[in-house]
Amino acid sequence: MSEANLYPVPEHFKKNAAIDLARYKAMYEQSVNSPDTFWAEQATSFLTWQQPWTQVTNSNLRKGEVAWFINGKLNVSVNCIDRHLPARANQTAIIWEGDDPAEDQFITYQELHDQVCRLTNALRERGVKKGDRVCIYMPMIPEASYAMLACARIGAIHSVVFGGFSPEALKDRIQDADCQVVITADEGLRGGKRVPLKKNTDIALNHCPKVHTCIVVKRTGGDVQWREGRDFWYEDLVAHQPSEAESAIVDSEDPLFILYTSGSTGKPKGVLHTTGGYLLQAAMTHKYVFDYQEGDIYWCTADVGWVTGHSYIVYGPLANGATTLMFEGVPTYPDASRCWQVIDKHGVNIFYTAPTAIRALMGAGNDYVTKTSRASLKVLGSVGEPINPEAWEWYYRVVGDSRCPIMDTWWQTETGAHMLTPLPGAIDLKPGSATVPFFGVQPVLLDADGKEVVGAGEGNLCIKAAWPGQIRTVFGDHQRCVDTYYSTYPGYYFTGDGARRDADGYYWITGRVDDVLNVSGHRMGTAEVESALVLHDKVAEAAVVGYPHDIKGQGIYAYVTLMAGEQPSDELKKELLALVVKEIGAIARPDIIQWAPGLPKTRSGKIMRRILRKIAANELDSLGDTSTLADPAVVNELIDNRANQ
Ligand code: 6R9
Repeated sequence: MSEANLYPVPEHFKKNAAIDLARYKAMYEQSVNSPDTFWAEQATSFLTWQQPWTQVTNSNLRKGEVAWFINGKLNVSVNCIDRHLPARANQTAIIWEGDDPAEDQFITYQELHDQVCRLTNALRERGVKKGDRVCIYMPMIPEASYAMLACARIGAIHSVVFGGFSPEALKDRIQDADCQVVITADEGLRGGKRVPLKKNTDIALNHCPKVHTCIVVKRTGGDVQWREGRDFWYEDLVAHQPSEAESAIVDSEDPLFILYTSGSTGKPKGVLHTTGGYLLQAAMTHKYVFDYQEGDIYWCTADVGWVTGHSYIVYGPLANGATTLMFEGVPTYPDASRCWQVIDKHGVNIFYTAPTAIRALMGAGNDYVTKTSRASLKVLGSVGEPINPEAWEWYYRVVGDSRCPIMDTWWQTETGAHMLTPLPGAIDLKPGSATVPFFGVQPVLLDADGKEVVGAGEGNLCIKAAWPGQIRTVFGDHQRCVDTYYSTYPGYYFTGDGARRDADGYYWITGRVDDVLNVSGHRMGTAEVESALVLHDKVAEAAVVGYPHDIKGQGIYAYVTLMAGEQPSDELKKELLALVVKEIGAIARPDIIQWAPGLPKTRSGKIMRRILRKIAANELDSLGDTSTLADPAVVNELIDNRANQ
């Protein structure tokens, strides 16, 4: 271990954190050697059950079957709200910080209860029952969490769709989950710009005849179109509702939500999470990983449209009775000081963000940071992609004043909660490493033959035993779940990431080993972008790869082959970019389009992405063997073209 790059646990954390190294080791050991005892204890201490489980787990990774706390009954909204009321009715549950720094709101647990109950009643009045799917397409406003919790109260399954997705992408998700109710807003507000959510919803709903109810929160008061009988103002529906609503009795294995995420092939998959195991792991990790203590103000900058927003803005913190900050805006508006000003304004103790934001703010210069105090901070977090050591050091020294340990948390939509992560009082840090497994998590590295790598080494990151927050199925397509996660290495969950384990047993994620990009921490399937590009009638073929990008981590590089007789032009480039934005959303817009007269293919017709990645990254010295290509000359053509970019 190189001492220069080791950041030992600060003394005061060693003494005061809930978990020190000895306790981490003891708990980890118990969690893997006696999982039933361990998880039963945790489930009792973190959650309130209406009926106890009869079996802790019944899981079989070979078959892709996972179940936890069998026959246990609980309600997520009761766990996140009602049970806190005796002690915390007047404590702030949600601090809402608007896009405009002059706007904020403090919602107590009592108010949260009343709001969620009103909406629960309104949804029930519109026919929503246990098991129904409700689509939530919202900006970052408190109503987004009311909507999630109201679904949970009913036992309905929410499917939150990120507000940056296009009408087309929204339509696909509404149809796939067979949602009959959509909750949205007139417009969102981000960085001073309006996002036409209702307009997008209208376009999507033109193709979703089964949606009978569209509930619209008035956020900006902007103009919207209205379809009588289908569209309802949120305010009108909830105004007359009582502030009490019965909570459904939900089985531990009843679904809580569907969240779409990108894979290496085809359309995004509806990852399905259930109730007991998911909530337990979200709550536990929120407490232990951030050393959350009573009274802490906690801020996760994610959007509720991503899993990080689900587990670490809404469910984890609220299950723990915490005060969670919800931010409507962007880190650079009105300027690059915004995050640090919000930290000072609300006395934030725990701050959790993504490397892409850290790199962008680092690029803006230290003055934006150092002119603020940030004295309230005690723990920092990072999530979404590997954090480069330079950004880590800056985050540590400049943002955290060399005082706050950084929790680099590796996990996925499918894992539900943190899997590899330090704990502030227990684990020494190495910049760029997500360090060690959380309780109950058994990571392994598998080599090309599917053998477990022993000791230090590199391989495909897999998990060899089920954990409570694990994906249960892909909505409507269990076979796809089995094929994606359990068939590559029978008996293991395959993460899609590569990783290295060093001599101290620390894990270093090396990135995706499949055709999934990670652009600004957002997952994107190359196949999705390619499908959008080939919709253009002048395009014959497209191949999309990632390339290193200073701020985004990865940028999107698209090679496009035109139909015979078509000519490349800037105009056509613009059309193609617009097409991708229309089909998926602005987050999928390629950074570079290169015209490719031909693509490097094997004789069997497979595109050699390895070569395209090298050209995109400008790593021309290490192209590797090109002799097996059907037409090796194509490569030189692409390289020459690249130089002309
Ligand atoms: C939570 C979330 C999952 C993919 C994952 C990996 C990458 C996430 C990371 C990280 C290195 C970290 N990833 N956290 N890579 N270090 N701390 O981001 O979920 O959107 O499903 O993305 O993100 O590649 O496989 P999701």
